[in-house]
Amino acid sequence: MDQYFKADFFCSNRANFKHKVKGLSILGANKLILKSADESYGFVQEPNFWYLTGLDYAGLTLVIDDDQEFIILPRTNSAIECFDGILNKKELTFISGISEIYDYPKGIKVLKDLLLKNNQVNTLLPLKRRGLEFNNYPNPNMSLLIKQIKHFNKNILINDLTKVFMELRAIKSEAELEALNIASKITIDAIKKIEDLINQNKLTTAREVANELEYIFRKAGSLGHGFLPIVANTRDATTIHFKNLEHRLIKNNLIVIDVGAEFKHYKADITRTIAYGNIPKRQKEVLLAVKKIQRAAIDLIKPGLTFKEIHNFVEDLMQKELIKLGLIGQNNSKAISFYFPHAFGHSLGLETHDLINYQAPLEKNMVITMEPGIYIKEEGIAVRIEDDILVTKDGSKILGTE
Ligand SMILES: [Mn+2]
Repeated sequence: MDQYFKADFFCSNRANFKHKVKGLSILGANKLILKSADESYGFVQEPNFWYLTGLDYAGLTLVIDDDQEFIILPRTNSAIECFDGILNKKELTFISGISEIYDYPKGIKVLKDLLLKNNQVNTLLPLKRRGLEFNNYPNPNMSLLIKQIKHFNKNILINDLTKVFMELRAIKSEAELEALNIASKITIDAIKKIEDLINQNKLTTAREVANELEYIFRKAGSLGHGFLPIVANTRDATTIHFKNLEHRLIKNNLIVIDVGAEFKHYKADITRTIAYGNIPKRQKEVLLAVKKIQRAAIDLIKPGLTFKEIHNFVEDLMQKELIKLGLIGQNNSKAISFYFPHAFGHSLGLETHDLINYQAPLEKNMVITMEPGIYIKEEGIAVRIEDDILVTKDGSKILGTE
């Protein structure tokens, strides 16, 4: 079995979890979501569930109590077993290091007894970030689990574990850092190859670029794109998350390529703005300005700084460059966000926008992105440059570059 993260990684994650959380905790694996009448979308595990178990199966439940831990298998029947097979308990134990794996009926009985004995339980509340207002529905696993908990004990108090996972997952272990470094390296190398192919006119649409990147990622051992790729140029690229790939690339312009290979569940997030053909002087100036800001901002990163402090620093640099480019006047700090309307970066890991407390100062072994950008809608020019940065003991290191 190809297992990059071994059971000791998940055992150690659970030990760290138990160090922070006392009492009964229950976590649900994601559910499968239907794509059509009898087919599901490709399965993606709930990241916190994976972090504690390493298991990539739908419908499992993890129960952790002060003196026991076990997995409950999903409900099954002869038709499911006939078409989809039976989960191998030995394999689940080998991957996760959890020895007790209960079939659904027994597991639910044990869980019910535990819920009746406890007056509070820890679990994850459904995701709120980028929810319905962005037309996104969270996976139903969390709300269904809470419904089940309340069904067994309607008076039980439910504590949210989000903050706990924020603390645990923000600091990366050696194995996680290695995976992130490989993911970043695969991505950086692939974009370099793509730049040549584009300029040899071998790739002429955004879709072809995204497909070729996926092919190169996969040949390098990656699962593919860790998030929907962004390949956009001219005015399209001024939309920060321009996801439409059905367009021809327009020569003698910059192209923004914002992609990330996923390697063993860990996601890179790299943006390069490349020249397709001969770009006008103005585009070169904007490209150089962003490069300069990004380099200076990376040099600043070190433990102890907060995201806010770094953001202020990036805005100061941005202001100077926007003035030089003739886009804003002196003392016009409000207009900075017109040309640079997003954060300088975010935490990176199991998720592209990983869990972290954005108020807390940076610590050693956090991984964040640095991605300043300038978007000039009226001129149809967009530049963003992004690297994945490891916070070291006294500074930072760009991942994937050696
Ligand atoms: Mn990013």
